[in-house]
Amino acid sequence: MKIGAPDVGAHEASSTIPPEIGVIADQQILEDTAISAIGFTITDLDNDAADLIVQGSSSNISLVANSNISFAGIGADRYISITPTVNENDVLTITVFVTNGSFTSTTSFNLTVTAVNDAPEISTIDDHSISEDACLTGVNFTVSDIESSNLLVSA
Ligand SMILES: [Ca+2]
Ligand SMILES: [Ca+2]
Ligand SMILES: [Ca+2]
Repeated sequence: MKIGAPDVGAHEASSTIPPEIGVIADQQILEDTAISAIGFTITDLDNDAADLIVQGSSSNISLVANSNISFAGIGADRYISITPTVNENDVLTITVFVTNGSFTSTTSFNLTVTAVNDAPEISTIDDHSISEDACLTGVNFTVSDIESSNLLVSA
């Protein structure tokens, strides 16, 4: 029961106090992995928690687009999932907003996406045939590495 306040309907925009959102611990993941369903709680003294709306915002949208922050759960127990951009890494801040229609509260946490050294790539090389004792020259292929242009090629 609510004390000292009228029992207003959950859908009425009559909040007099902001909702509250629990702390979310800082997170650390490797490049090309995702955060799945980190739990947090939301409460509101004069609204049903099921009517609260949560949203997320990234401090670095090239590393984590806002559209790659998603929420699940109902009522007081909510979950956030985050998928960083492929091959991007850095530290950023994720801010989670909870609103009851009248007031908004926020909590923030740091997400560290640790760099992973990706394997270099080499293009396919076509089959070639030459006469005995002849020398094969000018066979083209390409090598690449997403982090480096200094690649050692050997055969
Ligand atoms: Ca990668
Ligand atoms: Ca990488
Ligand atoms: Ca590499």
